[in-house]
Amino acid sequence: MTTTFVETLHNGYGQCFTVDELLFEHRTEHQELLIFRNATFGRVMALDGIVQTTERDEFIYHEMLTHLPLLAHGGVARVLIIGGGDGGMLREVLKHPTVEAVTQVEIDQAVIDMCRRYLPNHSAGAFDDPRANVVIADGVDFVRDTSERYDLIISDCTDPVGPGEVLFTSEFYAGCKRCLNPGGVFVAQNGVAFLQLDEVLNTHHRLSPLFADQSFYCAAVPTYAGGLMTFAWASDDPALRQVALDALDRRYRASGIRTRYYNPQIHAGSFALPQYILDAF
Ligand code: AG3
Repeated sequence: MTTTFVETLHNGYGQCFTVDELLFEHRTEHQELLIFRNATFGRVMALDGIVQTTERDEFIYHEMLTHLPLLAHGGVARVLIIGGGDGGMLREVLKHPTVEAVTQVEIDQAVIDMCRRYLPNHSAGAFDDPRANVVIADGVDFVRDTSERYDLIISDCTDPVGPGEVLFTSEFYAGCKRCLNPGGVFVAQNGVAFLQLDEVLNTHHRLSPLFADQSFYCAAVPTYAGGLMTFAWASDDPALRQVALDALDRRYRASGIRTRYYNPQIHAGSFALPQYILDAF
């Protein structure tokens, strides 16, 4: 018998999927991990009842949190990924020839292991790349204590409920700032603006005191239901958010990267924010 998965993220509203094949269901040390196959979206991974990634639309999210900051910066050698246990972010970061080393800090080993098994196209071998180094730890502790420095930090976290909550605190953001090289960039998934506007405002108020330039950029990711997904952006160099289209075009072509969502026009346009967000700041 086919069962139905109903997402429990929003109050009184949720997307649902048929579970056409149950692949894995287990309470890990940290959270409830579910992986199933759906006829429309392919394999779907959920944590604590919230959809994290699907085979069909993951490229939009992962490309926007990697190629956009990497090409805006232009010379990223060292990257820190917080979360991202499915490996999709690592896969995209490692496509860049400038990248020399990536540290990924994931709290839950089981997410990495089960996604390698049941969502192999997400990491696509990235965990075996000699430039990749995985650390199983809490991201907040890592950015507070490490002596390493990075050109780009990507927070690929869950929503601010459960283990992901600490990754939206001032303490975490201050740790990230501490670990960035001069000219470095911090980006983070920041929820669906229309339904989670408080998250956008909280992040804005917590990041702004720490960085000279703070904003958001957007993309619609179908399985993050409710409209535009926001991505937080923070750096000390306002010019990085306004790189000219022809420069982005040159860097994009020089990188040799093939994308399915990202392109320089999308990049430039994605910083345009709906008025209801600007008015809320
Ligand atoms: N992490 C972000 C999931 C956010 C879903 N939230 C939502 N719909 N508001 C995804 C991990 C993919 N690597």
